[in-house]
Amino acid sequence: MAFVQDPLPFEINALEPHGMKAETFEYHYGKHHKAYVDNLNKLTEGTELANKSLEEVIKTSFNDSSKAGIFNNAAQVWNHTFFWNSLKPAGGGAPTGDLAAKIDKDFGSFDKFKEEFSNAAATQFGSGWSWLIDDGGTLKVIKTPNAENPLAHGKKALLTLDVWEHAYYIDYRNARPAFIKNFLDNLVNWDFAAENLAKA
Ligand code: MN3
Repeated sequence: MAFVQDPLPFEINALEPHGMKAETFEYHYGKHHKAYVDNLNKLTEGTELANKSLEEVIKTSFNDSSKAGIFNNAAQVWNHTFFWNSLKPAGGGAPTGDLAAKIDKDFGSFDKFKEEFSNAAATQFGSGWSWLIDDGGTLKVIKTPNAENPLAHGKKALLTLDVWEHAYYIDYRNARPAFIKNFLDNLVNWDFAAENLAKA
């Protein structure tokens, strides 16, 4: 069974009024993300990994140098689907309920969380990701290089921002901090993060 690319959870032009053009998704979803899916299928075709779940492929190929290409493509398939779900039209603002309470407890305040998340996203040198994770009951911000993700480390991801240059070059050129600020102000899908927190 081949790995498939999940549909975008919004129309391709839905984020245009909120700082991300349809053209960004034509490339980022239509070309970059699709290529990871196609490469993963080529690399796993006819092997035992072709019948495993995407999550299992990521976990079994992480830190196995003979499967580096499989890990990179599998993790990038997962990371991008997770990223699309971390966005929504007219998102942003502040979380509510249990998630808001946990952010206050573990970061001191929502503003401190935003500062830590922005800092992680801005200081990831080169390509990578910034994440909000649940690390055994404590919320933390981490950054990962290239395709690496919390799942590979056995941690639960709540939210992510792609800080590869291809994620923001069409909308923001080289201005990564403006892309990060727009994500937090106008795009974060806190409902998705809260659903992830509630999962066992
Ligand atoms: Mn990307």
